Amino acid sequence: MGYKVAVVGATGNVGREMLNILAERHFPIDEIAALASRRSLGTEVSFGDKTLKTQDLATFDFTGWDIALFAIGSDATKEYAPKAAKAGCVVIDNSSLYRYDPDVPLIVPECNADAIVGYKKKNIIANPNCSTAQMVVALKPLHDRAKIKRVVVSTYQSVSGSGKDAIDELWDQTKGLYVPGQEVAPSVYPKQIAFNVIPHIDVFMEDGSTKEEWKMVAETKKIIDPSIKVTATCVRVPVFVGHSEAVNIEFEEHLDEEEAREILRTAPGCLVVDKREDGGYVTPVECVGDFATFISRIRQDPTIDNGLNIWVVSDNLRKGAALNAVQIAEVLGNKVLQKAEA
Ligand code: 11C
Repeated sequence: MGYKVAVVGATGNVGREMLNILAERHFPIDEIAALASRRSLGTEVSFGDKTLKTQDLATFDFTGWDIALFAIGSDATKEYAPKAAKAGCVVIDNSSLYRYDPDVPLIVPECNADAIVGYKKKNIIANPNCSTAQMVVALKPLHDRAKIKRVVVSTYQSVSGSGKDAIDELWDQTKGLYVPGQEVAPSVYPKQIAFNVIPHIDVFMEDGSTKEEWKMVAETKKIIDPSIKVTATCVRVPVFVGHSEAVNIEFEEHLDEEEAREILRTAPGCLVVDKREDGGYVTPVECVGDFATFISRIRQDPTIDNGLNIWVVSDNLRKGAALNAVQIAEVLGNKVLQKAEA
């Protein structure tokens, strides 16, 4: 016996990846529904070797469905997630709407799978922001060993984090720069993204940080430990898929780089590629389509007591979104619903 699973936002980048990953990981499914807004109705999407026709989210009845993976914007989530949850379907939500709600667990299975039981209050589980997800997978095992005091992170985030239009903008703008008269003006982004970097992701906050930076602070605290101080600078770079992060960590206790490397080598979800030679590290193009969070450039920071630097790269559409959501569904199936071996 398996589960009845709905993917909401099935025609988007993340929704399509959710369907791919459910099939790739053989999630035990009795029935699958691909839901979309009326605008995308009838669009076909792949699920393993099957093709699914999208159904109308607005009229879909979630009664009798076990799990809904939501990958739509916060406004639409606000309308439909409570409907699904009220109908008895557990919502795993990829938007930021419920992440900071104390009655909704924010889960990265490698870090805080046990917190999932908190879903019962609202029948909703939140999936973190992509830049947080990959960072906490690397931080948690190090925190367990030497207790992290403070993290300074700079991100290099791919355009797929902003959706399909942003991927098109990078592609068209790059081509346009070579053809006089076909230059493409910035539209998704406030400045040119082709051959450029933009130190601005999401809206500005009152203190001068951006919402993306604020999310990394708030979500790391909720997922790992509220005592960890985080300061972030989030930057968009002209990469299609794969977010990268330079992370500086200050611990309570000394942690030798060799021991850190060994801890990360065996930590769930982590894959260490760290040779001190040309190409002995991972770059975003190599992580596309992979499940792992890759860690390279592990080295002591000699400028502070108990400091370490690491480089963290992952597929933002997978660990940063769709994979993490499916992993949450697996934990939910195994620990709570127990209808099948998820
Ligand atoms: C980006 N991290 O790369 C964002 C995308 O809160 O789920 C995901 C936004 C979110 O632009």
